[in-house]
Order: sequence, then structure tokens, then C-alpha cells
Amino acid sequence: MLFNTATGRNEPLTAPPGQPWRMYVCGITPYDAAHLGHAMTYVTFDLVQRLVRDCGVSVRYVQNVTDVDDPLLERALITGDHWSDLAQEQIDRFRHDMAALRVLPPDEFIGVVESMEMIAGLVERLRDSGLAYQVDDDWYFDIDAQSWLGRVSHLAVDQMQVLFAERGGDPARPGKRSALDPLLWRAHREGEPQWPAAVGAGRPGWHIGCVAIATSALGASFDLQGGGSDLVFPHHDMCSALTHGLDGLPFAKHFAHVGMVALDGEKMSKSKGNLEFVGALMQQGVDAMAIRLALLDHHYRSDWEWTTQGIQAAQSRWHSWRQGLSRRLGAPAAAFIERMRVALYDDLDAPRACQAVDDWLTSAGEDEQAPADMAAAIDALLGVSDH
Ligand code: 5CA
Ligand code: ZN
Repeated sequence: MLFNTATGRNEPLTAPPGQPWRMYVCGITPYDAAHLGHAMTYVTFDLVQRLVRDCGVSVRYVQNVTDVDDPLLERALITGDHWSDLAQEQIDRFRHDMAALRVLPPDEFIGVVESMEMIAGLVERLRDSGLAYQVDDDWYFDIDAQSWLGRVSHLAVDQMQVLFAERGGDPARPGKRSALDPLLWRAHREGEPQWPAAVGAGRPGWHIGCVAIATSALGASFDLQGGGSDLVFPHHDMCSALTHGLDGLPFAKHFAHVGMVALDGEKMSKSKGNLEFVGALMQQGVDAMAIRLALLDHHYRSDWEWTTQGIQAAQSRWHSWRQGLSRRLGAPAAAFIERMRVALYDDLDAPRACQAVDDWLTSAGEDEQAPADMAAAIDALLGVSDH
């Protein structure tokens, strides 16, 4: 069972018999290294993937890379790099850091740049069905013409307007039919990259890129759309509204969101610069598994603050897990593994699953198989291992 933001309920993760369970998680905008907030989000969906596999169901996992967008182009102007070199460098770092954290890679990483023809095709379809209009030469989705907005976030319009302005939207642009209409396609501007399209040369808006990538790779109404809670609105609401406009179908069946990791009292974010990087911590000699345990010590839906005490506690926990798992004998593992599973099936309660491992370590027993059984379960379910 996993909490579904769109329905407000815990719901099972099921796929039709014989079919893989299809998950799309919004990927990075690659203009800076992976911070602990990103790590929390991708470790969370890694637990989801492990849990579905644990039920004997195969998983098809797709993640996008927003490899052309305003923040990336702005950063490239500052650093003097070509935007695509900056993106490639950061994508490589991201993949390396996620592998160190033992996050199972998606089956496909799909970039916006490589999907350009498909994205432009969707904009054209929206134009042809009368759902897109122009302001100057830019194209917008006519969202207010329908009542599709809010299916994921259920926010009131005044709250939407605040968040839309904060998160990449342009509510005040003159000529828009409604403040909340999202940009679909930005006509070419001097100095910006451009791609040819029937709607005119330019580059795509944010939401339509995820719609094109997710639905082409996984089909309409796939099983789970994931990301951090900062994506509930506008991003996931807009993805949902766009797929209703295109196909009359919901984007995904289940929407899951990870709470925000903060530093110095504020959400860790590239734009604010209050960051702790996965790669920097590892360079300081912090074991990647201790970083993973520091993340797993928080329920994925809570907002929490990254602290030095937190990572120190995780380092000592990892030390005692390693010692415990290298013992020759231990308490019989089955009941503890069952507790781990029950906790994870209960809306991914990783802190409670870790507590079950702690309790096994402090329980006495003479079972020769137990340390190996526990190590295998910790590896499969929590993704923690020293191999
Ligand atoms: N490229 C878009 C998604 S299509 C994007 O939001 N990129 S990102 O690089 O800004 O974020 C990547 C992922 O990390 C998103 O799922 C986002 O929700 C999540 N994320 C960003 N900051 C935090 C944070 N402080 N805590 C938890 N998750 C975060
Ligand atoms: Zn996305």
C-alpha cells in the first residue's frame, strides 16, 4: 500500500496479470550535482521498485532528464559552458552518485532533447484540437477551457496561482487567456537552442516534455508517476491536465510524492544554493550506505532537515549493522524479515523496517543461517549492502 496524492488514500500497487508494473519518476534538470533532496526522492522510488519486485511482479521504470530548460540555460550562461556539455557532465555525475547509493537504474533514461520531434508533435495535436493558442509566437495550453486542473493537487485556485509563479510559471504575461495556462512551446529567441516544429522553431515548455516521454515509453495511464512534493503543483497537475486534453485519459493511476529535505531551515534547492551534495559527502569519506541509511531514517512523506547528527547516527548504525551481519550466528531471521516487509508495505515505512534490523542485532540466537538471511533481505528490500 502506498499513499496516492490524487485520491488521498493508501492504495495497493498492482499491475494487470502478466504485465510489468510501469513507473515514471521525474528526473533531474542537470545543471548541478545531486544533492540529498534528489537522493531522498530516488532512493524512495528505489524502495518502491524493490517492493513491487518482492511481490514477484516485474517493473518497467522510466525516468526523464530535463536536458534543456530555463535553469540549465541560465547556469550555462554563468559558467560559460555549452548548455549541452554542462548537462552531460551533470548527468554522468548523477548516475555515478545514484549507483553508489545502490539505486537500481531505470530501464530507460530519456532526455527532452532526444524526444524533441515527439514533443513538437503533441503541441501540434493540441493546436489542431483547439486546445492551444498563441501569445506572440509562443504556444500555451488553454487549461481554463476545461476543468482538468487540480486532479492531483486538489488545491484552490489562489494557492495554485502562488505556486505557479514560484515554480516556473508566468501568470502575469499579458495576452494569456488564463493566468494558469502553461507554456507548451517557446518560439526561438536569439542565443537560445531551437528545434524545427510545425508550430514554429523553438523549444518545449516543461510539462509537455514529461507527458511525451512518459506516455510514449509506458503508454497512457501507466501505474505510477513519482517525484518530490514540489512537483505536485503545477507539474503533475499539468501533466494530468495535458493527457486529459490529448487522450481523455489520466496521466497515471497513482501519484506518489516525497517530502522535502531541508538544510538551514529551508528546502534544499539548487536555486537557493543551500545544498549538501552526495558526491561531496562521499569524498569526505562518508560511506554511501551510511548516506542511504540517513535517508531511510525518515518516512518518505515527511519534510525533514539534513543534519550532521543525522549522518553521524547513520554512520554508527551502518557500523553496527556490518558487525552484526558478519557474525557467525544470530537470532532466527524470519520474524524480523517479516517485520521489515510489513513496515514497507505500510506506505513504505523505512524507519520502522530499519528498527526491525536493529532489533535483530540486539536479539540473541544460535541460528547459523540468520546473518546471511538478514543480509539478503536488507539488500533486496532496503538496498543496503556492503558488496
Ligand atoms: N526535471 C524536473 C522534473 S521533470 C525537476 O524537478 N528536476 S530537479 O532536478 O529540480 O529535481 C529532481 C527531483 O528531485 C524531482 O523529483 C524533485 O521533486 C526532487 N527534489 C528536488 N529538491 C528536493 C528536496 N529538497 N527534497 C526532496 N526531493 C527533492
Ligand atoms: Zn517531470
